Amino acid sequence: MSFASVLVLNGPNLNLLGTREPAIYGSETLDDVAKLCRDAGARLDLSIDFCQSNAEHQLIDWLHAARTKVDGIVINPAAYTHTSVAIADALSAIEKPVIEVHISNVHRREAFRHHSYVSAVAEAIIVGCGTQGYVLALERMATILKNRAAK
Ligand code: CA2
Repeated sequence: MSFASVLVLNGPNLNLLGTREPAIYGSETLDDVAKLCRDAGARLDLSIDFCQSNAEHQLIDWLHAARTKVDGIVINPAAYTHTSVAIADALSAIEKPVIEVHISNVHRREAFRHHSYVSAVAEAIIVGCGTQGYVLALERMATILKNRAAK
């Protein structure tokens, strides 16, 4: 039994990871990222629920279900980062710590990637660390949840 559970949520097109654009996103697949997260979860005593969808409503439904099921959320909203007030509202409504992850350094890319609706509701943001960003996010989440439990 883990001390806490974390939902790792991935947005549109991240199912294509490892198949195209290796210069931006690297060569690992989303299955590789899921394994990285599960290994980090085992080391950090976190239970990990790892999901991806191309549909905004599916991501929002999973976030609503997470309200009563998980202690924290790590999210790479992909392109919805830059467009979705609805995902930002859902994250805000569930009142759990959120860490936003981007594999690439969005600030070194096109201007439309520089704004995130999610950042305003995130405790922390990790960009440009490749898929290691997910592991860093889980490490930080474990610290946040341990600190909360100690209060
Ligand atoms: O850097 C990130 O993690 C992003 O969230 C990835 C999104 C992009 O829209 C954000 O601006 C930054 C894109 C995910 C699509 O990933 C692909 C990977 C390989 C091939 C095609 C798409």
